[in-house]
This record gives sequence, structure tokens and C-alpha cells, in this order.
Amino acid sequence: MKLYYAPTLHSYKVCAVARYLDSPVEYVAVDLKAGEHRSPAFLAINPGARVPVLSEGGKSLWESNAIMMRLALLAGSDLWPQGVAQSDVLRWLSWDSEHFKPHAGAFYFEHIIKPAIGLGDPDPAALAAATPPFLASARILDDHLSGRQFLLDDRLTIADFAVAVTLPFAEQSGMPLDGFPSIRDWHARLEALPAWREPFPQSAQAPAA
Ligand SMILES: N[C@@H](CCC(=O)N[C@@H](CS)C(=O)NCC(=O)O)C(=O)O
Repeated sequence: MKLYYAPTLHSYKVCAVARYLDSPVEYVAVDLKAGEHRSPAFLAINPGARVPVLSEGGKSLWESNAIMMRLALLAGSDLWPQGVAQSDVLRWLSWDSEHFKPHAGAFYFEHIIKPAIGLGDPDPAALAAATPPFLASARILDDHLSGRQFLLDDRLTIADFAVAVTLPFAEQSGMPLDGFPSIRDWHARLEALPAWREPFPQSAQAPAA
């Protein structure tokens, strides 16, 4: 089983889950800057030319949330819980994709990705546009996390890995997190996990485009 990754946000959560579960994957680094993801060999496993991809017995699975789910299923782990809790996990994964990560990701893109790929300084207009929806979603997240250890109460799930993925870069990306103490406390609990602090194999720890 091969896990194709690059030191980027979507690979971050998948590699963190793989490390947390000690999944028996062979890590394959994909050099995005060199355009390896556009090679015919890579397009054969993901026609969308994106990482991460899990390749298993001749079948490839792309989309980071699906890969986290698959790794948890293979490990028989409660990170992807059974029963009614599954709909709660799916709720947070969907909410993240639609309502949180696009806005949190704007801070990450403007402050971290743009300089990394030579696109210049952060665009104040883009940051101003992202701020109100970010604050509205952060309020919802903070209120929910108040009095809880994780998104599903005391249960760590792949939803935590997904929703939190921009937070290791919050300071560096100028994310306005003042006034959201429950988000900070929740992320501190994730930071206590070695798999979260250092998700990538070898030395590929720095974020890249
Ligand atoms: N929805 C996809 C997004 C994957 C994605 O956007 N990956 C980025 C790196 S974080 C990528 O491979 N970008 C290559 C490119 O845009 O050329 C997922 O969740 O896996």
C-alpha cells in the first residue's frame, strides 16, 4: 500500500492519521514544485493531479477525507466510528470543506503559500474578504468545543484531523484566533500527539505549495 504525499495541508491530515495508526504504508514523496504530479505515471493514479493518493492493490483512492476513512477502517480504528457517530463525523468533514477550511485556508494561502511559490505579498483585500466568514465559522467551532475534548466529545476522530489542519500554521498565517480559547485548547490537545506535531516521514516537515 503506497501513500503519495507532499508536505501540504491535505497530505498533513492524511499522514498524521497514518502515523497515528501506524498504518503499514510505503510513503512516496511527490515533488509538486518539479511537477511530478503532472507526470503520466501520477495522472494514472489521480487524473486530478493532486496529492494525497492511497494506492492499494492496483486501486487508487484520492481525496484526503476518504483516505483518512480508509486508513481508519483498515486499522479497525474508532477514528472512523461506527453507528450514529459516523454522521457526526461526516457533518464536521462537510462543514469543514464548505464553511471553515476555505476561509482558514485563505490565511494559509496568502501568508504561507504565496511567498513560497513566488506570488508576492499577502493580498489585503483577500484577507479582508476571508475575515468575516472565518470569524463566523470560528465562533461556531469554538462554541461547540467549549466543554468538549474533541469534536465528538471525548472521542478523537478523523474530523478533528480534518478541521484542525490549518491550525499548526495559525500564527504564521495571521489567523485571527483571539477570542476563541476553546479552539486553542483543542488544538493544544492535538499538539500533544506526536503524529500531529510531525506527520510527515523523514525531513519533509515544511509546508509547501
Ligand atoms: N480535495 C483534495 C485536495 C487535494 C489538493 O488540493 N492537493 C494539493 C496540495 S494541498 C495539490 O496536490 N496541488 C497540486 C496542484 O494544484 O497542482 C483532497 O482533499 O485531497
